[in-house]
Amino acid sequence: MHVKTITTTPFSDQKPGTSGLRKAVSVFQQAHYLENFVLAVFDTLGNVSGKTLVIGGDGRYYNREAIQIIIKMAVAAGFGRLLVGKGGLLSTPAVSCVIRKHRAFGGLVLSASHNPGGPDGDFGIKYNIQNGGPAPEKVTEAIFQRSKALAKYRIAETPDVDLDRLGKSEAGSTAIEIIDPVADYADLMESLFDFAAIRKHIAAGFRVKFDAMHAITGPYAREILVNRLSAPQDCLLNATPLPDFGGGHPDPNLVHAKELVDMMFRADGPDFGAASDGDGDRNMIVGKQMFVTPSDSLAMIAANSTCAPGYSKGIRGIARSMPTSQAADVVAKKLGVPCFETPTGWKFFGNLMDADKVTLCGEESFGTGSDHVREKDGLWAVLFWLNILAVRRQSVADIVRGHWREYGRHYYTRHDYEEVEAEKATALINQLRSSLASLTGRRYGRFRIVLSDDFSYKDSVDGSESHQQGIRVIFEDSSRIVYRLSGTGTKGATLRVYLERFEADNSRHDQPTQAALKELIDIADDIAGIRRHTGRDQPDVIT
Ligand code: VG1
Ligand code: CO
Repeated sequence: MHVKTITTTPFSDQKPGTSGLRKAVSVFQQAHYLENFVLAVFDTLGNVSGKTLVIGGDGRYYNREAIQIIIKMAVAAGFGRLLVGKGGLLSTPAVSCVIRKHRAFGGLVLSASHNPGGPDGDFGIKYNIQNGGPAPEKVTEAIFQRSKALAKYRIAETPDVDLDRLGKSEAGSTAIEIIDPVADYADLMESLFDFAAIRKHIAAGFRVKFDAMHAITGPYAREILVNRLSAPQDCLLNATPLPDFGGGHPDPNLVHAKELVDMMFRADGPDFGAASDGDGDRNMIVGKQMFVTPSDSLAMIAANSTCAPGYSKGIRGIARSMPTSQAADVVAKKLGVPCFETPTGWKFFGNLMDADKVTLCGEESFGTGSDHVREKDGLWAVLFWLNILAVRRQSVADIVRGHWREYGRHYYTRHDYEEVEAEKATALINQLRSSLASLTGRRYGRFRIVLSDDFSYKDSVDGSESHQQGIRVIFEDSSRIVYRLSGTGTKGATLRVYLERFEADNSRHDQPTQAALKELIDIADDIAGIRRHTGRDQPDVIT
C-alpha cells in the first residue's frame, strides 16, 4: 500500500467549540480543511499504532466523503483497527457505547448535531476519548494548537471502502470493520430498561410517537421501539435519515419539532411524544397536552430512577450544566445525593462519571444521560420515561404535576437571539461583565440581586479550571438570569438568555411559562440592554 505525503498550510479557525469543530459545509469542503483537523487530532493523540478507532456520523451531507478521507488517514497513521458504522452512520451515544464496549482508543463523530445540514448547511467533527466521552478542554486546546502548526499530512492511496456492506477488510496493517450501527446500542438499552413492562404497556393501548426529524435516530428507533418493543410502525415520524434532514433544523424543541408538538396538544393526541436531534444525543419529551422542560425531565428521571432495572439501586449523584434549572438540585437534596454544577457542554461531566460521583447528568438544551455511556443520549431518555410510565401507569401530565406538588415548580425558559453581529454580542457581554460588581444588592421590583458573576468551574477530579462560562445573576428568592454566547453556532453570534423562577405555591403551578417569567424577562433586558445592543425586539427561538 502506498502512502502519499501532502503539503498543507494551517487554517487559523480550527478551534473546537462547545462540542467539536463546526463550520459551514463549504468551509469543510476547502482543500485540506478536514485533513488538517484530522491530522491535528491524530498528532495530539501520539502513538496510535495498533489502536482501535471508531468512526461514524449523523448521515448529513458530506458524511460519506469525510469518512473515506478519515479512513485513509487513519490507515496511514497506523491504527490497528477501524470500526465504522454501516452507511457511515453512528449516533453520538452509539459511538460512545461502541468505544466503551470494544475498548477502542477513541472515536471520530461527524456531526454538527442540531445545526441544519445539506450543501448550504453545517458540518462538524469531534473527537471522543477512551472513556467514550467528548475530549476534555485540555485535549481540544492541544488539537487547536497543533492545527496551527501543520505542514504536511499522510494519506493512504487505497480504494474507497464499501460503507454499505457489513464485514471486514484490510488496508496496510489496518483492519477495517463495517459494523451494524444499532445492535450494540440497542442491546445496552435493553440491559438498562424493563422492555417487557414497556412492551406490555404499549400493547395495552399506550400510544407513542417518536420524531426522528430525518436524522440519525430513525434506524435506532425502528429497532428499539418497533422491533423490540412492538410499537406500531406508524409510531415513527420522519424516520429515514436524509443528508439535509428534509430541509429542517434537526433540533427537538417546541419550535423545530412543531409537527409533533401540535399532534401532542390535540384532544385525541397520543399519550407520549418524543423527538431527537441530528446526532441522537438530545431528546424532547412531551406528554398529552404537557411539555416537559429538559430541566424538569432530569429532575423527574432522578426522582423516579428506581423504576428502571438498570438504576434500581438508586443514583450516586446528579450533575447539571450551570444554566440548567435547579429542579434537579431539589431532588438530589431529598435523595441525599450530591448535585454538581458544571459549565455548558457534556465534556465537563466525564470526569464526574468516571470517578463514580454522579449517575445522571443533564442540560437545559434537551440533553439528558447517565453513566451508561459518556454522552448525552436521546433514546435513553425516551426509554427511561417509557419505563417510568409503564411502572407508574399514570399520564405524563399527572407525573409532572405530582412532581411539582412535591418539590415545587421551577418555571424555566431560554431565549435565543440568533445571528447577531459578533461585535454587538461581544459589546453586550463586555458591558455586562464590567457592571457585575455594581449589580449585587440592586433591586428590580420584588427581585433583589444577591450574586452576580461570570461562572468559573474547577473540576473536582483533575483540578482543571474553566473561566467565563456564562454570566449569572442570582436573586434573593433563588430566581436566576444567565447570559452566554453559544459555542456551536456558525453564523455571527447567538446570545442565549436563560430565565428561571421557583414557585413553591401549588395553586400557582398552572401559569403559562412566558407569563410566569414576564418580570424576569423584562429585568433581563434592563440589566443587559438586549434590545439596545442587538436592535432586536424579541428572541428568534424560545424554548
Ligand atoms: C449547545 C447547548 C449545550 C450543548 C451543546 C452541544 O451549546 O447549549 O448545552 O451541550 O449545544 O449539543 P451552545 O454553546 O451552542 O450553547 V449538541 O446536541 O449540538 O452536540
Ligand atoms: Co446533538
